[in-house]
Amino acid sequence: MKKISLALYGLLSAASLCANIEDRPNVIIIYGDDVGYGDVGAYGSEKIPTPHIDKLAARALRFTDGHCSAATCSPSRFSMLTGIHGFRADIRILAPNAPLTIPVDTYTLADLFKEANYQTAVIGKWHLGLGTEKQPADWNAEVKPGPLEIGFDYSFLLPSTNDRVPCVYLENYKVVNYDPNDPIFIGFNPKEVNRPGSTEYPNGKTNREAMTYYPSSHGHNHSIINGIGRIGFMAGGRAALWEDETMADIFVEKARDYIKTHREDPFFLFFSSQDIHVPRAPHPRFQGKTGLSYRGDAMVQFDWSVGQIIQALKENNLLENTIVIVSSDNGPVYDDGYVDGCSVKTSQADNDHGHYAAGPYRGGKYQIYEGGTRVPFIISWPAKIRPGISSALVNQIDFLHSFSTLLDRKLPEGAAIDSRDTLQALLGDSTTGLPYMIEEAANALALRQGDWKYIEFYPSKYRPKPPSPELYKLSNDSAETNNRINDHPEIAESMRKQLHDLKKSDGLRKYSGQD
Ligand code: NG6
Ligand code: CA
Repeated sequence: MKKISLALYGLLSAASLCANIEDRPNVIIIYGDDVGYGDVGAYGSEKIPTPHIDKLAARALRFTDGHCSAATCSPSRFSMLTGIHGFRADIRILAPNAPLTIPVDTYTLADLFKEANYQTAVIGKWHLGLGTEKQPADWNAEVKPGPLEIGFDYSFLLPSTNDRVPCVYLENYKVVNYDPNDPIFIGFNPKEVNRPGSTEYPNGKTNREAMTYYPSSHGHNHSIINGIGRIGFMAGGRAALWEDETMADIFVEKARDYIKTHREDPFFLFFSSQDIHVPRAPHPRFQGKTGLSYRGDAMVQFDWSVGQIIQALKENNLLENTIVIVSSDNGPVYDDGYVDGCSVKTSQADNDHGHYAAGPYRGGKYQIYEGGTRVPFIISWPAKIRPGISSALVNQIDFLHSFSTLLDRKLPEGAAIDSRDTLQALLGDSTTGLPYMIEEAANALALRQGDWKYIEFYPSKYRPKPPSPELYKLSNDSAETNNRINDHPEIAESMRKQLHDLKKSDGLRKYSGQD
């Protein structure tokens, strides 16, 4: 009798353990930087081999209308982590020493996982600011507030972007390999960083010959570090400087360690690659792999990183019950200021040696057209998600609400106001995505609804007189070639009104009755 009940108990507890584990899968968001829809084999790229992502995609759900919330980095990341649209807080691309843009009392994706007893970490590019307005980050002391104040238990960061100073890694609060005899100063003005005793770096305006890796222009010519011009000035920290060509290796090593160390806990890992943002400096083992420019080779490196993370999950027996999301923070850009072999000089041009980085879509990074936010969007969860392709309209801003449903947790009052529950679509249990969605770009907003997309442009310093609104019928013109605004003024007017209502509303959640 005792034996039987023990066996029964064993079975029951194994079953409840399984249920528990399935309730709390590990979650890894692998975030590419400026990776376009057409940069991935599974999305049609023929010139860049991405075997690891393709293999993952073949066993996952691959979205063809999946979006980041904005066509640039900081607002997309802000929205993914907070479930709030960037335009509400006027989030723009952040300067090198910008303060933390997410107020520490804002509820974040990391908070959600932490509340559900997950371990949480961010490894890689941050670009959400550090320090405060009043007390800017002091790189010679504890750098905070930052990720640890908004829900992450561990962070290993490229603090801003790889084309911005400071060119050092930050582990939790500390600069890695910090040398107190070579204090670090960061600023937009060379005078701010001109401190006696700290290493001086050549100035890109006056010492162009120091750009030995490759030359750069427009703004990427302040401090030259590792032979590459950067945005912003830096002094000091020579021993702490990162090596550009080993950055992917370092992040992968940290992620592999993290996965191994936390194999017993449920964990949420935000793996935020610097690839394929400029300055592209892939490891020499990837250079020349594509016959395109360094842009293509950096994409091969990104694919390798994805493969390494999958490998680490397999080694630790975690692949089955880990949700792996592979996506990007905005659409593609080609040259963007560095002479790195790209055949085109602006984000307006649409191919690099015959490679179409935005796939069939118009525009790319910075722009309001589909190429700006429609990005690779793959979700793998072997234990639950059946492989397939979904055309449901989905957006990263909705992760927060959707994961709260998955984890059976209620969002706090007033949190994640623009995040809607799209869990069924994200798991492939429904083919219905969002009924409407806002897309953001610098000085433009668009509303997607059904067949249509309405775009509104706003004045800026560079374009005081913005273009008139545009209207596209995406269902038969997904490349946005034919502006139909004059044919359908009534549709444009109703969408204009709805966009304005949404902007003024208390968030898309409340507006759509999901509060
Ligand atoms: C722009 C930079 C660009 C890139 C971008 C941010 C210039 C001329 N251009 O201002 O190189 O750094 O900011 O990219 O400075 S993002 O992916 O992080 O949004
Ligand atoms: Ca980016």
